[in-house]
Amino acid sequence: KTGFLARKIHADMDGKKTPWGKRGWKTFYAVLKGTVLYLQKDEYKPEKALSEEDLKNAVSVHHALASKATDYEKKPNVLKLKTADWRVLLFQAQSQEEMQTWINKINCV
Ligand code: I3P
Repeated sequence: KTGFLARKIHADMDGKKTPWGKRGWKTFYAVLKGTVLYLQKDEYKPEKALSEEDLKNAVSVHHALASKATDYEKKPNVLKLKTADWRVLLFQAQSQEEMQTWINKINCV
């Protein structure tokens, strides 16, 4: 599964609220491959290796839980991802259908 997702980091690895200045929305080209959600700056090009930044942004979705972010009302089509290491990430998909597909795919990993 691939597609554009806007990400907001809500909580860091210790489960604590991400500090001001690091809570903004940023759009990535997301690629779910195996148990890893790669968040790339640009659209995937098979011939191009992942940059260091792309690797830093990658999220393990192994034992993670995705659900509709029902408590987040500022934007539509937002899903919440709770990772096994207690991070909380919000992702805005481009449509309701896309959001549901991402949730299903992530939870099936
Ligand atoms: C954040 C940015 C986010 C905003 C967040 C701000 O500032 O403006 O868009 O979230 O509010 O802290 P920064 O880029 O300096 O981290 P929303 O879009 O959800 O309002 P928050 O701290 O209330 O989450």
